[in-house]
This record gives sequence, structure tokens and C-alpha cells, in this order.
Amino acid sequence: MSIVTVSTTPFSGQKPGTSGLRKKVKVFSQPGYLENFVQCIFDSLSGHQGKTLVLGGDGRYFNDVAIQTILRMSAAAGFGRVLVGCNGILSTPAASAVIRKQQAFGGIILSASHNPGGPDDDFGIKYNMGNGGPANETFTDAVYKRTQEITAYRTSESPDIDLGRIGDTRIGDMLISVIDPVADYAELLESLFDFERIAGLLARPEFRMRFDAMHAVNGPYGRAILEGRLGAPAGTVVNGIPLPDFGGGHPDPNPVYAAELVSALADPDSGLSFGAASDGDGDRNMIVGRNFIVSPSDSIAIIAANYKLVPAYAKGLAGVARSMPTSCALDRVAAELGISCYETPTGWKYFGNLLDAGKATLCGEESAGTGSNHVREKDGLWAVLFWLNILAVRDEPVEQIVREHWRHFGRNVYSRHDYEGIETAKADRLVNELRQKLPSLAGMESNGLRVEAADDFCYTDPVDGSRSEKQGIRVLLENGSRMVFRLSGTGTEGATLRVYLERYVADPSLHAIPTQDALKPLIEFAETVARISEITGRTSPDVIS
Ligand code: VG1
Ligand code: CO
Repeated sequence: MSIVTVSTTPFSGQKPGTSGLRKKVKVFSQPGYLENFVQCIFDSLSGHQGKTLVLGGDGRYFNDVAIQTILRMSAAAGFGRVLVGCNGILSTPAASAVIRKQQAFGGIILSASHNPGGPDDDFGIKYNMGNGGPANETFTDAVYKRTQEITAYRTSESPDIDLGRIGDTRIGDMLISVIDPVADYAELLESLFDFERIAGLLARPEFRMRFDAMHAVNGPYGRAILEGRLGAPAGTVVNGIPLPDFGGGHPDPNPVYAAELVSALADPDSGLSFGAASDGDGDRNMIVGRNFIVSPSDSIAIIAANYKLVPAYAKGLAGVARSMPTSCALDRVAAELGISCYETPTGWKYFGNLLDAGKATLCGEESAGTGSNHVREKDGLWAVLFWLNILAVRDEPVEQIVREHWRHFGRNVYSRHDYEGIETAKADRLVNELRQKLPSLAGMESNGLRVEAADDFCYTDPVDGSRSEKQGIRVLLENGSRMVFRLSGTGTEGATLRVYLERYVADPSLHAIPTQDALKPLIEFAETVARISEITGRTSPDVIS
């Protein structure tokens, strides 16, 4: 093998967002684009020589090409070994599990998660550290800075590696181990939950489950764990073969993109009692009962409230954490348990320090991300197994569990409205105007609601003291209601405005009111405060979750 140095010039816009760098495949496949970014990651590391790197992705279009490029570059960068998932596959939580179990130096995950895939759609890349979690902002800022000054990248001259067979091979001195992408992860999950009891539930004729892998990475994981280790009937996992374009859909488990699953659970003839889905890279989850969707913010709260039912967590929770826009349902559970509830900016990277320091055991985001200290990523199948474990012990339908939770804690009625593909200039204007208005919002009244305080969320990490500013505009209303406005950091086209709406309803006789009806005064207030339709020209959101 010979190492070659290739001169290059910087590409603009290689700034990682909420979760790595995401761009269109057409952008990523330009000569040098991927190479530049990978070299900038390697240039920002120190002490990696001779160490192990974990590499894999969600199998989307360009995954295979990118993996070969990164293998050649890893050899040139001096890594001692790369653990790569068979056929280039590793779900995000499985990559985290492998990094931790194999004590790797770090990992590269190729995914644009819930974004669509294919030659005209999205690709992404992110770096995870030795704790198995996404690199922090200090690291991603350093990578971005480097992308603006790069002059050369290093690669090695060597043929493509056969990734279809488990086993070892080499590029020069670097060992490449093609690994089973499921084994370490499945073993970890089996150590956390009561598999015997869950298997018993899945064997009951009156309990029928469907897991929709959305043609994405969790197909093989779902099959191996649910149908393999837990004995669920064959066919429990649907859309279980990862496809490079996810069958043309958005691999995003929400009521719009997972509509097929939702309607199957609403159809009494289907006989289904429990439905679940996960996203492109397997870190998000959706939980559906018979004709009933569990809101992700409720899901993390219910998981926390039922921690005693799951073996690995029964001894107690150190604390819990949620991203700022996630509903405060989790805070209510934490208060009753007498533990801390941390509020972080959006994105799993902010939970890493809390998990490492033992301050939080469970974490959750409103965007269908739920997880724990077992890895350092959110984990779709983990959430599904947690629910199955709860159902196996409580023997009640999903809806009843949620309604009982509301009766006990009150209901944090919650919804997120997404306006997708807005012109960037208009989105920026909306946010800038809101920021300017912040000091004058307190006291403003509309529809019987009154603003108590408003700010731009700023987070100081309680472990390392780092500060992250401008993480979302919060408008706090009386009686625990709130509106949050922020722009997405994962899109690749225009801007996506996210409006998060929350209202606390204690009275159980009002819990049955449909979510959007209960939030109507807030939805109207959000329009008054942010002038969404006036500035963007949009009169209704594209996705309501
Ligand atoms: C979105 C979600 C956020 C999540 C992130 C990555 O970010 O809101 O909660 O952590 O996606 O999830 P944004 O910036 O678009 O709002 V994944 O499953 O796409 O890696
Ligand atoms: Co994801």
C-alpha cells in the first residue's frame, strides 16, 4: 500500500448541524467533498494512531462508496484497526454500543437519519467519540474551522474491500474487521430487559405486534431481536430490508410518514394491539397502541415513571434529561421521584456529559428520540423493548397506560408544527424579528393567555461549564403553557421552522379533548407573536406531530 497526498481546496458550508454534516448526495459525491470533511475530522483528533475506529451507516445511497473511501483514508491516517459493519451497515445505537464494548477510539456513522435517501436525496456523516456519543460542539467547531483551510487530504492506494463477508482483511498495516452489525447490540439489549417475560407476551395469541422498519436500517435488528431472540411470529417486522432509497419514503416515524402503521393499528380487523417504528438510522421510535399514538414527550415520561418494571433500571434512576422543546411531562415524574430533570438544547450530543457523569439515566426528545445510559445515542429498539417490558408486566393496553399516567400526573398536551422548505431569508427574518421582540413580550395577552417570560434558550453544561447560545426562542405563558420557536439544523433544503406548543391540563375530565383543539388558543397566539403566515406565506404546517 502506498499513501498518497491529494491537494484540495475548501468547500463552503461544511458546518455540522444538530447531528453531523447533512447534504444532498449530489453535493457529497463531488470529487473531494467527502474526502475533505473526513480529513478535517482526522486532523481534529489526536492520539488515534494505532487505535480502533468503528465505521458503518444506515445503508442509504452512497453508503457503500463512502465506506470504501473512509477505509482508505483511515489507513493513511494511521488507525490500527477499523471495525466495519457487514455490508457497511450499523445502526446509530449499534455503532455506539460497538464503540463502547470494543473500547474503540471513536466512530464514523454515515447517515442522514430521518431524511429521505437516493441519488437526489440526502447523505450525512458524523463523528462519535470514545464514549460512543456524538462529538461535542467544541470538536465540531474545530472540524468546521479546518474545512475552511484544508489544502490536502491523505488516502491510500488499495482496492475496494469485500464487506459482504464477516472476517479480517488489511489495508497496509491497518486491520479491517468486518463484523456482525447486530451481535454486540442485541447482547446489550438482552442484558437490560426481561426477555423471558417479553417473549411470553409476544407468544400470547391475543397480543399482536407490528414493527415497521420503514425500509431502513432497523430491519435486520428488529428481525434478529424481536423475531429471533424473542420469538415474535415471522412477519412481525415489516419493510425489514434496508433499501438505499428507503422505498422512496421518508424514513421518519411520525403520524404522516408512518401513516400505514397508524392506520393498521386503527383498523380493528388487523387484530394488532401494539405497533412501533423506527427511522433511517434506527435511533428514533414511534409507539402506537390500538387506535392511539403515544406522543414522544409522554413516552419518555411514562418510561421514567415505570422504571421499576425493567430489570436494568429497577434499582433507581440517577436523574433524567430532556431537550428544551420536549414537553415538561418528564419534569413532573422527576419531581415525584425526587430526582433532577435536566433541560438541554436540541440534539443528543448535549446528553453525553450528563450520562458520562452519572447525572442522568434516561433521556428523551420530543422528536421521537428516547434512550438511556446503556449507550450514548438515542435508541429506537431500546424504546420499543422498554414499552414491551412495561406491557408484559402491566398487562394493560397502551392507551390505558397513557391515560392512567395523565390521571396521576396531569396531561402536558403537546404538539410540534413543522413548516418545511421555507426560503432561508424568510425564516431568518422571522426568527430575527422574534428575537428583537423578546424584551417586550412579557405581559402580552391574547385568547385569555398571558406571557410570563420570553427568552432565547442558553445552556450551560453542568459538567464542563461550556455554553451554547441561541438554542430556541421560548415564550412562557401562565399556568405552565409554552411556545417554542426554532429552525431545524438537520435539513438540506431551505429552512424548516419548528413551532412547539404545550399546555398543561390537570383536570382528567378534559384529557379526552383532541390535542389540536386543546392547543387552539396557543396555535393562534403563536401566529400573532411570530407572524408565521405573513412572513413565510404558509397558512398551515406541513407536518404536525
Ligand atoms: C432534529 C430533532 C432533534 C434530533 C435531531 C437528530 O433536529 O428535532 O431532536 O436530535 O433531529 O435526530 P432539528 O435540528 O432538525 O430540529 V436524527 O434521528 O435525524 O439523527
Ligand atoms: Co435518526
